[in-house]
Amino acid sequence: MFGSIGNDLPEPRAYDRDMLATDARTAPLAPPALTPAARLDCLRALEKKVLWLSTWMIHHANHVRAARDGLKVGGHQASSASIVTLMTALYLDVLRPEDRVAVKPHASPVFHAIQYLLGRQTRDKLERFRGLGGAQSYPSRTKDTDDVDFSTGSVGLGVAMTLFAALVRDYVRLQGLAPDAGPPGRMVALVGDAEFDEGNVFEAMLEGWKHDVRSLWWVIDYNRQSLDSVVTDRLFTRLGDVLRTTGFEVVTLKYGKRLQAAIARPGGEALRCWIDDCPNSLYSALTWKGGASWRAQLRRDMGGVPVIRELLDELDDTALHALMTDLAGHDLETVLEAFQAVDDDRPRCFLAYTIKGHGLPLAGHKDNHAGLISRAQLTELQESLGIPSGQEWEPFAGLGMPEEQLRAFLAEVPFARGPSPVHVSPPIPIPERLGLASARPGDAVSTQTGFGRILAELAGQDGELARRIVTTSPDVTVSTNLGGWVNRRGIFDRQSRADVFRDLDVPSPLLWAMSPRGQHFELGIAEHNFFLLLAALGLAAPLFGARLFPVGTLYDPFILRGLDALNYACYQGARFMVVATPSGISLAPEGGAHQSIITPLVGLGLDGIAAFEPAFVDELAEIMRWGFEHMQAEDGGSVYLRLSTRPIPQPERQMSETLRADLLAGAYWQVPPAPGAELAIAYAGPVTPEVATAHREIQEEIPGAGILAVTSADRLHAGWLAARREGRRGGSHIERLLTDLAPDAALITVIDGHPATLSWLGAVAGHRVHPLGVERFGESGDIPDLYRLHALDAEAIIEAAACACLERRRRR
Ligand SMILES: Cc1ncc(C[n+]2csc(CCOP(=O)(O)OP(=O)(O)O)c2C)c(N)n1
Ligand SMILES: [Mg+2]
Repeated sequence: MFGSIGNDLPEPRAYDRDMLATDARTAPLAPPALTPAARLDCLRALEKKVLWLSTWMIHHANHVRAARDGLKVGGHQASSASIVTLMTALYLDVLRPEDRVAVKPHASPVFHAIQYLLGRQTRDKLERFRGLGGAQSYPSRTKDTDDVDFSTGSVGLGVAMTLFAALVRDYVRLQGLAPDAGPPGRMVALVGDAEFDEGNVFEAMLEGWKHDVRSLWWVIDYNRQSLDSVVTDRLFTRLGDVLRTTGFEVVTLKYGKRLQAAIARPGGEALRCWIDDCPNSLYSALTWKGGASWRAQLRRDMGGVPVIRELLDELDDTALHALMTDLAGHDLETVLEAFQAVDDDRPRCFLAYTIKGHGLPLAGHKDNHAGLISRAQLTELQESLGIPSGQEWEPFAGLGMPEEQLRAFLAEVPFARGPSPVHVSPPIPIPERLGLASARPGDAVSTQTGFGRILAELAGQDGELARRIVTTSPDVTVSTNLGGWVNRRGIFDRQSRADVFRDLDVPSPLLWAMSPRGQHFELGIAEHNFFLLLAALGLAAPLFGARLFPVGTLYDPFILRGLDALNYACYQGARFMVVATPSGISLAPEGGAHQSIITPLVGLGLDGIAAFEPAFVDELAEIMRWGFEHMQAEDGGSVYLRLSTRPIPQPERQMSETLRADLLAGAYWQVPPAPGAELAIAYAGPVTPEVATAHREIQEEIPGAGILAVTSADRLHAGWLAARREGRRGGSHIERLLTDLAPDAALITVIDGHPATLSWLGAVAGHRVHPLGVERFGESGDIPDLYRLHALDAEAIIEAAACACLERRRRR
């Protein structure tokens, strides 16, 4: 029967916003025309529809749409069913246009179903759920089209993201950067209970408490199940304590109205005690088995209690099951009362008891996370909901209410009214040159120092760029050279706080004063928090209408500590500049465990971020200038600068247009090769003195050898692949550069990082590569010792060059 539905479906039709009164989204919020009772009826009907649509969407993707690759499509019917009531209440009643929401990843179908009912999602995309171009498996800011505020998928990150977004919301308002003074909007996370297993959530809670976060709601779908099984009993009594300790008001929603009424009967406390003491596993198992099992268990445990006897006599199995599973998270009235009772901006955590799979035959089963209901079960559900065959996608079919009333209700939903939540921020002009006085020719200056000087220079300037730069660092502000900027621009805090050391005349070159005008967020040492704050700052334009230029500094090795959050930030399309320093083994005695080896490969591989490793400060200044443009370009992205603490003598040169364009494309000939040269040394970053020394030494033996300075292996590689994809063979920057060499020339690649970062250069024009770099980790020493140990010194480069030339001559 069901197999034929796919063929019989009517033409895909968008149920879109045109089906609502077109002026509804921009009209000022007017008091609802429906009575409270009529509104509740509508909400109840739509709650059923949301359950149906989300279940059907997954079923359709798995059983109706033809699979082409033999793989299951998947989707989470149980996780979705668990949160239907909470999301119906929020989206269709409580939320306002200015609120921003992170939806737990596995509730994506519920989100899209609600957007569909609000006319913000098309039927076509629902039919292609989890397919290319369809509604995404997990809500995605960048891939979905129905106003996802925060992407989710890697559990825990969306939760914390709302906290940092709340800080950024208040930052832009306190700084006067928000375009209007409308209501601030709540940042809301709809959270799976197992997300609290992720440490990053707790790190965020502490940081939020320190920064006095406000208007933040975390709504926990407390179904006491994760992926594999039922979670440990009483875990959440501990969690409640932690939440309260970090400033949250915890609102527990445990019993629905029916259970509340049963408990309120004389002697009904016994029922409450039984439920409270019931182990999660037993409660779940009984939920799955249903009325007869509840009856047997209650009779066994409490058959002698008068009120229980009465209940068992009064209720048939179906009613008994409905009563025993009447948890507050599935009771619209209780949920609405709790949300509507909030009248202040303290952070709130709503701990809503729910049942995973509620309303579906999967309910309560410990293995239900990836479970799908069968075709027969779906037919049964469809019949019980009164949805005629062929009308599966119809928004109002089977609701038993006049369509006009539901339309009138939806047209009044506050969340879907008012201006579009996506703001447009005009681009900010970037000066032609940055860092004019940051390094003189001949001076030995590290790229880290150069960065500090460039920012300090900007700090002294008026203008929109400097006003909109906001810096942050996980407790390494001073050691990454942000001190000059912070001295001038101050640290952000809701309250003005004096620098006590300064007031008591304790000598220090650093000012540590805080105020709402400060432009630096000082964070504790938690790299997840750092990247999530950068993500939130980097989305300030679309979320709050205030373009910011976030610049965050950390030690390069600790990128790996926060890598999932960095990846998440990029995936969301956030725009920021990460300055990672010190890096590589060139930090030398500062520590073996702080060496970063594979971060250049991270820069090469991460989508949405352009990675650079300049050697000289004039290159850095150009890259930063370009970076600020790139951070606000429509097709732009974020920027990662891998910088070093090694002082490098600065070259005497003019920044010509060609040099600028070349270094931004990823590489330039620092020493051009003679036509047909048999060797070039391609290098990145602070190994430049060794490269220069080796080059001088081999001049006589290998005349005409070139030095290729690679400023961005990432952009060079991307440009090469793009040209091939677009059928422009030979048209990429690196291909053009390498035509200067003989076809059988050798390339010595040198980087203070994993050699694979540059060894691909040999594939561009078929040159043989001798890759030098770092493959082993963790021993401290000074630069001469470490560069010798890892074969990065001039001697190693000369050896590689000799070897390459011998090989070439032998072949000829
Ligand atoms: C970081 C991360 N690790 C693992 C997973 C795989 N995973 C998906 S859902 C899930 C359990 C989710 O349980 P919960 O948050 O309670 O959600 P619900 O019960 O509502 O489905 C896990 C482990 C993931 N998505 N992200
Ligand atoms: Mg759960």
